[in-house]
Amino acid sequence: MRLRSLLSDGVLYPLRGCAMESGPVVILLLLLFLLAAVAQSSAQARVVSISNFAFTDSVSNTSTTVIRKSETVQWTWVSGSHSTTSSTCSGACTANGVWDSGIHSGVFNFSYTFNQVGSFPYYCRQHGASMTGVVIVRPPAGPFALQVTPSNFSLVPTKTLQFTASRVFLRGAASPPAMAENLTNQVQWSSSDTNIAIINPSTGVVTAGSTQGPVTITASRGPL
Ligand SMILES: [Cu+2]
Repeated sequence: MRLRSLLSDGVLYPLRGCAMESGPVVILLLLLFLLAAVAQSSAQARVVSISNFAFTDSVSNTSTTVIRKSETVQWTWVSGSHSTTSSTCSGACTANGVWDSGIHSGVFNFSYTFNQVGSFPYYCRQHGASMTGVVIVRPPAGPFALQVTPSNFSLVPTKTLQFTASRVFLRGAASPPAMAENLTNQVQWSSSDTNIAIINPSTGVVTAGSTQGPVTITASRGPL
C-alpha cells in the first residue's frame, strides 16, 4: 500500500454558544475537518467459494461480495456441479452475458474483473433461483473527506455528545447512500485539550473536562 497524497486543509468552524435555561457553563468546541487520502488498494482477487449449493464470499461470509472498481472476483469450485452466471432470476434465470463460467464440477476456478460500478447479481445455471449471489462494485479508492458531525456545537458539563465520522468521496460518481461508510469506530479521536473536553479515542463520545474554553476535536485515520 502506498500513500499517494495527503490533503491537510482543515476547515475551522466558527464558535457558537448556546443559551441554556439553567445557565450552566457552556463549553465551546471547535471542530476540525480532516481531509485524508487513501492508498491504492493492492489488487488481489476476492475469492468466492462454491459449495453446499451456495456462493460464499471469503470476506462477508455471505453470498454478497463488495469490491471496488477494477478488482477481480475469483469463484472457486469446492464441491458439486455449478456455474457462476450473471443476471437475475426474476421469472426465469436468463444469462445476461456479462460473465458466464459455464457448468463445472470438481476443481475449477473462474475469474472476472469488474470495470463498472454497480450491482451485479448472478446465479448458478444448475440450481437457478435457489443459488444466487451478488457483486457490489464501489467506486475506485481515491481521495476522500473524513466528514465529522456535528460540525459546530456546545457541550454542557455532565452531558456527553456522540461524534460520528463518515467517508465521502471527493471525485467520481457519487456513492449511493447504501454505500455510505460510517467510520466512527474506525478513526482515532483526539482532543486538543483534555482539561476542556475528553473524547473516547475509539467511540467518539465526548465528555466535558474540568475547565471551559475552545478545543479542537480531531478524527484521523491511516490509509484505507
Ligand atoms: Cu449450483
